[in-house]
Amino acid sequence: MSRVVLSIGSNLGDRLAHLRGVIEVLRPRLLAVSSVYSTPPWGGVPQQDYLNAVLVAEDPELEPSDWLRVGQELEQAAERVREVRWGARTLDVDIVWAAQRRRDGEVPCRSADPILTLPHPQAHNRAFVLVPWLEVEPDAVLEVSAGAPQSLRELLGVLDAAEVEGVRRTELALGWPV
Ligand code: A4P
Ligand code: MG
Repeated sequence: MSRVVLSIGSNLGDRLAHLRGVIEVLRPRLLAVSSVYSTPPWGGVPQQDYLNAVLVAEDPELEPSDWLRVGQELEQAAERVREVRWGARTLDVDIVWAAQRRRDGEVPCRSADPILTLPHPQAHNRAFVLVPWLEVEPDAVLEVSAGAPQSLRELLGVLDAAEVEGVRRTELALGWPV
């Protein structure tokens, strides 16, 4: 059994429809869904703004590697074409954070495997991840490079203020919970 924090983003085609498609597929497993945010492109590749959101999901059957597969299937369903690293895409699904649920509590996953790196190696650098995540899990903490856990607010505090302010909450609806 695992619980995951997923970042979803789109900046090509019908961006909102791509994000809503993820909600439709994951609906039975969703615990929380952030607002939709309009975000400037991160990573230096000139491209149009993204719509981003963060989801918290849980499934008794899925391991973290299964969530990666689910995310990639969703990307393929959105007819995503892999071209430029950090470039435009119809849908990006990243596993930001994952934990195994045990009877005695929850154990965060750590992995340096390039196939599935956990926590996501760029999560702490990305206001488009931290701002929506903070909305749905205000008490969440993230370990950066095996360091001490830091609150999302602390991590946002060291990012460029203009980048954080560029992440703007919209009134767009993802259709969750209804
Ligand atoms: N991979 C390893 N760890 C993970 C993980 N935790 N979650 C591997 C998801 N995938 C993970 O990803 C490359 C490989 O990373 C996968 O094969 C997977 O096994 P990809 O999605 O195929 O390639 P990519 O997306 O072009 O590169 P990358 O480095 O994953 O980019 P990101 O990190 O996905 O960033 N700006 C804004 N505002 N909003 C965005 O959503 N997204 C990106 C993409 C760039 N800029 C953005 C946004
Ligand atoms: Mg990705």
